[in-house]
Amino acid sequence: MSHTVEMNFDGLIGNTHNYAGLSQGNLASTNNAKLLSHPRRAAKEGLAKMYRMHQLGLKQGILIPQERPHIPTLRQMGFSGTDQAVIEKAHKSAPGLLAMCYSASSMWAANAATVSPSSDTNDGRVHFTPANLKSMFHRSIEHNMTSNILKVIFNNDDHFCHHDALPGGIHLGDEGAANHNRLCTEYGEQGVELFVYGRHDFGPSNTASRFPARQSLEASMAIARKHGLSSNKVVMACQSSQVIDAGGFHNDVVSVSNKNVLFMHELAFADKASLFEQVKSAYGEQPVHFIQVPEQRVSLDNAIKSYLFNSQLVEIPGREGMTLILPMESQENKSVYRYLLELIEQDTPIKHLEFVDVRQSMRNGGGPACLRLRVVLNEQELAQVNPSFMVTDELFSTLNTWVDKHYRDELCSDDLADPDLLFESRIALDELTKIMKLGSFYEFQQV
Ligand code: SUG
Repeated sequence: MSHTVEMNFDGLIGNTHNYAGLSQGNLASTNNAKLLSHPRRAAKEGLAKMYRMHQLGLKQGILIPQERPHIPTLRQMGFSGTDQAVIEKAHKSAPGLLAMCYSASSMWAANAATVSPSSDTNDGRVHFTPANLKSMFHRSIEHNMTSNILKVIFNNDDHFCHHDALPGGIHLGDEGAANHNRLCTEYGEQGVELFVYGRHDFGPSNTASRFPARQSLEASMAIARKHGLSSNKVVMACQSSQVIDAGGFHNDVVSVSNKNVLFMHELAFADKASLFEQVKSAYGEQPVHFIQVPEQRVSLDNAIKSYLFNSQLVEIPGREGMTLILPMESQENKSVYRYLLELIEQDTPIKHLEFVDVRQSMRNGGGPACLRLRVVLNEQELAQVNPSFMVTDELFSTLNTWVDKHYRDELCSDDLADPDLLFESRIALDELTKIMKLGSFYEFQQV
């Protein structure tokens, strides 16, 4: 069997990174609304995380930012005239809408798509479904471009299959890999795909929650069918409404998996016993490690504030045991850090901790795991990945210089009315397409 790896593709943070308070139920986004943002620092933090993974010997890829502000969406909403006039008019009469069209939210690559490795699918190809992200308007305008980016990176029909985002009006909300875990013995062997949903669209009515449940069961089921997964290797589990109400808007805020380990808060799922039962029976002979953090040790509140579970659980070449890549905030939170130090001494596969600084993203509710999309690839598939999107020493340094040249140090909500920001974004993205050897890629380059 050829060697198979799990690659992470991180979203490169765009130059319009700002705090607009757009995501109800995401406490960081709401609490930090209108805070001054630091786009240059944000992008450099993201790049430094990618580079750290690369230095540790992991294969690391990159997803490029989307065109923001998204003038085509504003035009669809009835704003007309020159691009500057569109911005001015939107700022006057619909500043909330303008902020949505300015969001750099595509940085959170865990919401880009759901990906099933070739060893899980019935046609032996890697399947991608971009997430429709329809619960939040600013995110619902991402999927067309996400799909174009994925098609450019994974451009080979023999190995990769790209689906359209799911349709569905108010139904079939899909948030991608943020609600999707995979358990396996080796990456290249058939795994159990664990889809986590927050609501039924067409079934029994949901219990009323304080915040919206973003992922629908029916959406997850549609993706499992489209990806050609074996039904005996798929588990659907419901998020606990307690978690959603505490600000756990995606499952990756309260759990993370790698190989045969599911690291989770004890309150993460609505019916834990049934989940464990189903995973064990789908998984087969070998043991699965369910590592549960008790509420008494780390409260849900602390888990969500520190983003302890929004970590990446990885195997670093040459290191025995798994490593958690965590946000600094989980080192700064006393009870979380105390728990982590004990965890690595216990008899579980998790043995190392690494802390990364992604504070600018964290203030919008996006930790290390939100920033990355996992893609399991065997050697043949890896050889087909567009090399421009693989992080190397050279790409890291080129992109750092590009960020220094084009990104503002600070951005506040009034700056979104500044037409210069639109032109700065376009100049930056135009140069980026050259760095990535993409030709005319963005919509503004094609008019
Ligand atoms: O969808 N925040 C994102 C954070 C996504 C985190 N992703 C994962 N958990 N995988 C969201 O809520 C806030 C934007 C603002 O308020 O400006 C935002 O979109």
